[in-house]
Amino acid sequence: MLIKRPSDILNSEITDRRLFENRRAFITRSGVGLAAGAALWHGLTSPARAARSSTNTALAGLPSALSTDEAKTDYQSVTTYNNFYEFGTGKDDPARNAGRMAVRPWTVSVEGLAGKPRTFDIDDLIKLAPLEERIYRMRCVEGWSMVIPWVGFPLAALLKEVDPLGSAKYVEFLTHYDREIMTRRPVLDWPYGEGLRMDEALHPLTLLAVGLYGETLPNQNGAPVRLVVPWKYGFKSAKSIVTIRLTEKQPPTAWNRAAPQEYGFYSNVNPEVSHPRWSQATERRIGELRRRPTLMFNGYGEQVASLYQGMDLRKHY
Ligand SMILES: Nc1nc2c(c(=O)[nH]1)N[C@H]1C(S)=C(S)[C@@H](COP(=O)(O)O)O[C@H]1N2
Ligand SMILES: [Mo]
Repeated sequence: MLIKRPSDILNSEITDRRLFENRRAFITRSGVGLAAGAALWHGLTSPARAARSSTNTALAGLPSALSTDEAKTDYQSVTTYNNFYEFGTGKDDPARNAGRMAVRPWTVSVEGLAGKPRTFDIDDLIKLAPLEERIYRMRCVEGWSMVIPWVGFPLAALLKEVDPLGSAKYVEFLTHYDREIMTRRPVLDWPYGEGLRMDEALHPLTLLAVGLYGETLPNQNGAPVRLVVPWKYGFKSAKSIVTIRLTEKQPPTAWNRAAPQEYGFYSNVNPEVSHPRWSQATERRIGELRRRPTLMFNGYGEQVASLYQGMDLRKHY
């Protein structure tokens, strides 16, 4: 599988992905079965790996000026160290279990306070705006971080299509829930719900991601479409979205409902506001041993701090 890419991308930017492709090419050439080959390389025998390779297809994005130039987290970690509680709470559960989810056919209903509410077929939604590659720092509230090359387009482009009414102050996201293939344990109140204030939703950094590393999203990363909000803790970035609703009131969110004293609505990355059970001052970048200091707004303060001017961020955590 070849990745189409503009010739102006630096070689260093695609190195780890190309290494991964070369391994696959080697495995194919040498006649080792893909699943067995992957297991040889990675030292594990996960059926999710074979499923991933046969379902993901190339999906290129134009390089974005909003990308970080920090080293990307390796593809293997991005796709096997996940939080997607519908498929289990272990970090490797989503990679093993999310292959059960059918991501076609798939529709996303954009409803609520909109002049032109509409249900989008995912294949139309993907073509709504030029796809970009956005390399973002991602910070999980648990204290680890990654750098992920997403493929997607600004959520604002989708919202523009439905003509939000003046009364629409918030955007609610609801994700796919199917008790036949997902956990029935009431870890959270399913379906997983998230929300953004309208100005956050319209911010150019806020992405609807449909791919990563130049391919369609692996199921465990939230196929076929997920939110990516890089200045907020990872749980705001809802996976496998089916409903986007424009509302007047602040919508309920899954983690806030589960533990309101621990997870607020805003959930901006903030090294100065500790989680009640641990500090948020430092983080471990996956693939590194040292801990590094966590940056205010995950390092995106220059772009987003103005959204919160005058707000007490200790109160609005
Ligand atoms: N539907 C759904 N979306 C979700 C989650 C989840 O459990 N279910 N976990 C969140 C959390 S806590 C994180 S850190 C990110 C992880 O995204 P990644 O696995 O693609 O890195 O997804 C977020 N989106
Ligand atoms: Mo997270």
